[in-house]
Amino acid sequence: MSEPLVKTEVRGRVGLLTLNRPKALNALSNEVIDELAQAMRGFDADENIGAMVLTGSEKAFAAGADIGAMQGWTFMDVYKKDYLGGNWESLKRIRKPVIAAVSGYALGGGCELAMACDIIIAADNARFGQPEIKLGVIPGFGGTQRLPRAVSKAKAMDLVLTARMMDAEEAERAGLVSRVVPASRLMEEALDAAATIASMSLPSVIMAKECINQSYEGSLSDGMMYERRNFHALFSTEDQKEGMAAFMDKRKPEFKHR
Ligand code: CO8
Repeated sequence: MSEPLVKTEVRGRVGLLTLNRPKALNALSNEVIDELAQAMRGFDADENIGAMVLTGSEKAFAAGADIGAMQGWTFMDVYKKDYLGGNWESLKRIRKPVIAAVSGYALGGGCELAMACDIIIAADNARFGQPEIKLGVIPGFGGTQRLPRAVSKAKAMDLVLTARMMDAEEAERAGLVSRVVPASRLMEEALDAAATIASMSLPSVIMAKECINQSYEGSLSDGMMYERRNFHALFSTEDQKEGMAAFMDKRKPEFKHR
């Protein structure tokens, strides 16, 4: 049997996904994304999983979409098949939090895939960039949309138009990544963060993720109302009662819905 393009592993309540095309620096072919989407949907549906970590190899999280595969495509090929729709698009419907643990290159579609996750934790050797312009194209999976929201219009323009890479320190300063850690501690740190999230009450985790994502979509007043309604809804859960009782009793909460 051939090696999977995405390896999966369960660590406690965390689902670990590892892109597995190291020789091509994890270039993201449609086949890789199909396997990734399927694996993520599996973890999303699994009651024993509360959060996920997506990672690549030490040298590359992913060096972008598969240039060899794309090279000969015409407009009609990509338009008719809606390239970057389908399983690509479906990643944003994953409800449980996904942490991207990025070591090495996260370029083009690789940077966009990391941005499609909920948190990016970077190793100190990580390098982010949107070099598509050097190939005569532009980013196609959020590089012109998520990147400016994350790092400002000026820096997004700089990265997308010049194709330069930024290192982990600059990415953290710009707000793209939440933490930078020594490369040797990347997986431990990402898995710990995911385990912490997975220990919380799942309804509040999902609602918090949805509310933060909502802040990217609409107006502040709509977002405030969306947040308030979700906050209200959580008072219908046993876990709200348990979480607050545990605080008052000075003990750890035993959440029922995880
Ligand atoms: N596609 C296909 N193969 C790749 C890719 C890629 N994106 N990146 C690297 N490879 C392959 C190389 O061809 C090489 O294969 P081989 O050994 O058979 O010759 C192998 O991986 C190792 O690569 P290098 O020898 O080039 O390794 P270096 O250490 O010299 O360089 C770099 C590393 C700087 C990362 C270099 O490989 C590079 O510049 N790669 C391309 C980066 C790039 O341009 N990415 C953007 C791609 S376009 C894109 O992502 C469009 C986005 C649209 C949305 C997609 C949503 C996911």
